[in-house]
Amino acid sequence: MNKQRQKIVVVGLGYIGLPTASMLATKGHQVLGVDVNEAAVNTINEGNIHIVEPDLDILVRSAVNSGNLKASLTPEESDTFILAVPTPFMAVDGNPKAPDISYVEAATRAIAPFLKAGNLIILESTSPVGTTERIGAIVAEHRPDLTTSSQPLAASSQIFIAHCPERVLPGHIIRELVDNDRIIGGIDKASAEKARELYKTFCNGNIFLTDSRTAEMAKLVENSFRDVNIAYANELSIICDRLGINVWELIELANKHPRVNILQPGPGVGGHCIAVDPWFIVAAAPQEARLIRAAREVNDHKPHWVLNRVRARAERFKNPVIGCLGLAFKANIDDLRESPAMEITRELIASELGQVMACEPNVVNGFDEFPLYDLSSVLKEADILLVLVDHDEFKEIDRELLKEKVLIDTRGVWR
Ligand code: SAJ
Repeated sequence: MNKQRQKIVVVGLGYIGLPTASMLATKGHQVLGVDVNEAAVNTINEGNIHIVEPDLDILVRSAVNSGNLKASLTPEESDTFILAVPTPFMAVDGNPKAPDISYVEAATRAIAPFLKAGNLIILESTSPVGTTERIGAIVAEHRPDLTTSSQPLAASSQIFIAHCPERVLPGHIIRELVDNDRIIGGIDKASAEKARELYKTFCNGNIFLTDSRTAEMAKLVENSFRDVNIAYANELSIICDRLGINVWELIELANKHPRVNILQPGPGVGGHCIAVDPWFIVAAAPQEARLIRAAREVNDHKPHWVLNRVRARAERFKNPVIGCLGLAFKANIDDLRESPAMEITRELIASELGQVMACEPNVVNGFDEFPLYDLSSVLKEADILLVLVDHDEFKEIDRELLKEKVLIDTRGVWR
């Protein structure tokens, strides 16, 4: 039995909330997962999962079977509340990419009636600078009987608030949840320290404490760093195409230098994180964030460049069958959010350039936007094969089956 066993409410049972809730439950905490999606709540209570992530099914089943994880549509009283809800962007005053923290605000309002003195609220969602303080303001508005300051006089009515940005990589969430270092930023020192006690119960990585604004910015900066580096690779791929150089070989060779580590080009940058978070920095400092904005623009342009390549290669056919291999935003997952592969496939269908046969081995049901085909029929029928995602299934394709076909490999799987 865990000595610091707590009652924990986790709001948002998606790619971050569900693994975190399950991990805490398997460490002996009593966890209530809350989500607005009734189907997801029922699926989890049966010990199953509604998303694809390696080993998550085993973790959730063991958490539910232990009796420590339950899912519900509504929160209840607890020691700690963890918010893991989406933070997308929205159009505001001419800025199409302004941060939307309305889900964080709604989640805070939903837990407000259940808060008690001594409770801890942890924001895990990637958030624009100032969001953790905004949680404090909403609590103050809805619960004037509680205080968020750490003044000794307020001790009997105090609640604690911290930001602990999630840093796990989809596809490796379970391992990274345990092994990654964490940053915890409190609205005060006591909040950060209280959050550290909880994370210590399942996190083997180092835990670094700071203030909430620095923690918020650290998360944005990490994803922006990756975006800038992917933009460099994507720009190189376009330059190399013009110069007739194999970009994959070029990068492999350049990376032999001890201080060079170029990332891989692709059809663009997808997912809810890297394609979104840099815009939160741009929205906060539009004049200053020049390189960060340019990287976003380079990466957002890449799908259009790929489409132009397909158009050029399709010219010699009358009504080509175009096989789109992969729709997810990256390898071996089912996540279609902000996926450049989806954007390209949708455009190809709309363009009526030929007949599009899309294949996504990880999306099994619930997808009805356009028909999906199994890999063997796509390999049989397609005149043009367009690799959009480096799923393992595509790497293993017998090269004999690719002969006679026009190949456009945006991921270098058949380099
Ligand atoms: N990509 C490339 N080339 C590369 C690497 C990635 O084109 O060399 C593309 C991928 O195909 C994908 C996109 O970039 O479309 C993002 O994929 P990713 O694997 O780089 O990152 P995410 O979005 O799955 O997860 C990121 C991670 N952040 C960093 O690595 C700095 C993860 O640690 C974060 O927790 C996550 O964002 C998040 O939730 O913010």
